[in-house]
Amino acid sequence: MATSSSGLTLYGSQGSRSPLVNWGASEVGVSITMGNLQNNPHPFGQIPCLTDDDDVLVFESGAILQYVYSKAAETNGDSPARKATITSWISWANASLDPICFLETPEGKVYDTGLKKPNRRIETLDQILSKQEFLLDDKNGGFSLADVAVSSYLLYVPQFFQGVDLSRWPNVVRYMKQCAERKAYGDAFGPNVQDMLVSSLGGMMTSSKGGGGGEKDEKKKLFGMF
Ligand SMILES: N[C@@H](CCC(=O)N[C@@H](CS)C(=O)NCC(=O)O)C(=O)O
Repeated sequence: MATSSSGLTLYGSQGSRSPLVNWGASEVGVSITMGNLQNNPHPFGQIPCLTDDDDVLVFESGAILQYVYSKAAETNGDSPARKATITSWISWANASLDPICFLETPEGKVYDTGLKKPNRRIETLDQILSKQEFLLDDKNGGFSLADVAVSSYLLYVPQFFQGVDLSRWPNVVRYMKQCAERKAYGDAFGPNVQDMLVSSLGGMMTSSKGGGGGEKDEKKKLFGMF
């Protein structure tokens, strides 16, 4: 895919939502430079935050991903229908999936994940993924930034809540593993995170009870900003 020329600067760090932007940008061939966090211009002081040259400031990971997508879409000729589907999934990840994956206090402190219990939205996602490999089917181009947005959030759950059993959604687990195995995912999130995820999700796929792989990785606790 063509690389767009831009002056995109990302303010972020590992263990936060910002690597999902690096992952997405890498998948669509948009280059990003990391900025000095001391100069982070996010109005609430959070990460991620993105600037483009001197005149564009974008915050909220989903808005940033959509902005990155717009830079790529300038060169990749995506149809209006494909753009609409991808941006819908990016919004869904932020507006609907994030609050399922991360249960927060009113002050924004994450205290648990909603994926420990049955969930009808994730059940529907599982049904969608039982029929196709990725959120856009092969006819519509397969893997896309829709998958970056959705799988990033899902993949944060076994990173931050080790031992959580996701095997009640086998197609979601298969999908998460496939996304985590992508080279650009490892480049953005780091090989340790990638290896831990691939191993624990593989365990969930093969364990007769389901979810055993996550428990094995309990000791490898990762820390982040959530
Ligand atoms: N909905 C926001 C959430 C941003 C957010 O909570 N970022 C965390 C790191 S992942 C953060 O900056 N936490 C520190 C704080 O809120 O002060 C997004 O998707 O960008």
